[in-house]
Amino acid sequence: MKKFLVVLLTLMLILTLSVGCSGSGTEAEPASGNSGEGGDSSEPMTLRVGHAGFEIQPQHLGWLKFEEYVESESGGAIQIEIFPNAQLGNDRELCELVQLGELDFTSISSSPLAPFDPEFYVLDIPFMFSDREKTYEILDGEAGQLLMGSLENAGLKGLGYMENGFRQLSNSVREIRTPEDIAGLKIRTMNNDIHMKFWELCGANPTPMAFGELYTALKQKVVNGQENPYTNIAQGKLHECQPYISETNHLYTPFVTFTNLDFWNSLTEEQQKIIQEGIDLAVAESREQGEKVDAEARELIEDYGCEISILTEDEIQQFKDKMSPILEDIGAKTSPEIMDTFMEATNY
Ligand code: TK8
Repeated sequence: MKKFLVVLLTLMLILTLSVGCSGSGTEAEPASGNSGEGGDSSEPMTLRVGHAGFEIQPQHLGWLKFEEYVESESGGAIQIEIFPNAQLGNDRELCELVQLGELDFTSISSSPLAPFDPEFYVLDIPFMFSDREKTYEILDGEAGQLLMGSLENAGLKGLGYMENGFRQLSNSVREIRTPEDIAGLKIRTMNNDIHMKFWELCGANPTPMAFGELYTALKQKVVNGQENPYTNIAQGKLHECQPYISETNHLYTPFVTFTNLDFWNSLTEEQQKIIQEGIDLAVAESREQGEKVDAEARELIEDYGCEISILTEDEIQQFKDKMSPILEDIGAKTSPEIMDTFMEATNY
């Protein structure tokens, strides 16, 4: 009996130790807010941010502002660590990590977020946005906030829309001015079936892929076209193998910034306030830098020798004429309330 007890106690000890080890030994520290350590106020809470963009991208500049503000405003009680360049994963993986509570914050393009929360497909209506200021107004206003609130259905708490930029089409084969010019091109899209369908309707052969794989895929000619804001094209050096750029401005896909809903609810009101204020500053910074960084990127691409084609209204209309099937699809994926609010706000 004694022997049995000794074995049992030893087993229990081993079990306790191994659970303890796996908790603290994972290379990705669990989200501190979720780890139940909030009670000890002397221990700073370290919160991690992961994104798949570059360090000179407007969203990263925004996150730096967030870090500075939150750390100083909390008197050092909240520490922020930022992991850019997809170090923790691509857009889809980052979203999954936040859903699981293993990462505290991320900002991903609205399009790869749509498969997690289909209401976000509303932002995938091509040519819905044209003017930056007006776009910010809509996103920060009723329409954008209604959309943001829907993230709770995916276990997420939306915090703000950082700048990514208006998207342009680039390719290595020929100048593109109309959908006919696109026929047969292999175009990389974000992980979003509406995007795939749109390019398919234009006669292309779309392939979804993470941004981190895009440069190599273009170099190895797995795909010969893609679409992204100038900033991402330049920072990703995509222009080096994409001599033709069409200034389509077909989409504005903001970097949606969010955290885990349970984690958010576990924070004190004071902590929530500091974080939301930090995010508001980050959004403002990313937008302030956005236009400038975008213009600089455009110049760099042009100086490199790429041909930038400005499309006429008639040419843009030819793209719009292809769109009715995807409008129907988006209508089926989103709620009438969100669709109508956006349609009204954008005068679409
Ligand atoms: C980076 C990506 C990227 C996006 C894309 O996180 O994948 O084309 O525009 O900026 O989200």
